[in-house]
Amino acid sequence: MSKSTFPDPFKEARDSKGIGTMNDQDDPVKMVLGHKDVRKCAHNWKTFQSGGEEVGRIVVPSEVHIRDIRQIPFEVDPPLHVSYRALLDPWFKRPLENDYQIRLSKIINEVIDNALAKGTVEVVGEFSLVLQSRALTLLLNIPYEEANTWISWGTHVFRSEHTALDANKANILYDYIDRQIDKAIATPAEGLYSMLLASEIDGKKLTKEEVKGVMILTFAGGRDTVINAVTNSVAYFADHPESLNRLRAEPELMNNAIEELVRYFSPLTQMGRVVTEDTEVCGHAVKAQSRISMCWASANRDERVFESANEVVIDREVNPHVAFGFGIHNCLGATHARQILKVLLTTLVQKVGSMEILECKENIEELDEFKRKVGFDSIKIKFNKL
Ligand code: EMZ
Repeated sequence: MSKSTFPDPFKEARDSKGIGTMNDQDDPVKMVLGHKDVRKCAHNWKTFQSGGEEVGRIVVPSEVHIRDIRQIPFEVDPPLHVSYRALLDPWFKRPLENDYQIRLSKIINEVIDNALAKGTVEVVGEFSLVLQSRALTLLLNIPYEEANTWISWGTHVFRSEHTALDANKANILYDYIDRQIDKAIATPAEGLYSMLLASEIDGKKLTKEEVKGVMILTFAGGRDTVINAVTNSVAYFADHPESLNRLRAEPELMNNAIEELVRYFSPLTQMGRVVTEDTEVCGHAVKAQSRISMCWASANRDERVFESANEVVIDREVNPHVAFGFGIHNCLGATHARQILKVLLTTLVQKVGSMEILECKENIEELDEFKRKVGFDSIKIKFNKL
């Protein structure tokens, strides 16, 4: 198996029962595995709720013990959810603007030039984390130097090397955001904090707590997910020089390639919901107040929907993947993430002749009956100039 292969651990359970189970901190989760069932559950936000009372419970592993601030709009349901999205969507669509893309391209070129100059880099820490952090300054519209602080936090804001959920680490982020909100109140600027503080929802100014909820999501939701997407894509092209050459020859395949890599890697394995009434999912009874999750990673390998589901088909044409979720809660950061991958691939194609994986340590998620490779803890890659 090549180093950039990401196996599908869900196949057998998906084919035989359509469902998996996970005992997450004594709050079990029924994982929905098939593409059709996943979409059905995501669509039904009334029965499968995001905005329940217990903040952090829809995340798997559950974050109820490490935070009491509601992430917005992720942990809110309609009708309020609609108002939050209407406020946030235009801001999070800015990556489509030309000026944004020019600045993003400058950031990514710098990271790639640095890798080429050094020759060999540890991609997670020296490449993807740096790239993700610097790109986030664009999304927030704040000074570039701020990225240095975030880089010093490491790849995950809630996890540390030995603890899946690290409350002390989470507090670093919460305190940081509090300070930034206070700064933006004292001196309004052009950034996301100030935009939010000046905004109203249904005729009322956003509270500090609401602004904090949006900011925590912006930091947490797009961190290890983007880092894994970037790292895994680089690893894939290192292992598959023929694909890098194909994109060089046929740049019109860029968007197909991006969607396909996102499908294949599915950086976010699953997302939970709280069940509001006794019901059933794919023939299995589920009780009110219990949890289900929609396993995007499994749905994205469903052979009933994707031919050659376990291969990266760089020119795949029809690709209804759910890597960015599905339905009203679809990923707010998807435009930014897609733009990062687009500029990354474009720049690799322009500057990098080939890459070589020297050594790596896989990052395996433990999901009780399933073990899923989601990325790398570290991966050393040699970059060769075109
Ligand atoms: C939450 C989640 C959002 C959660 C779209 O995903 O991402 C996870 O990485 C965070 O831990 O808090 O933001």
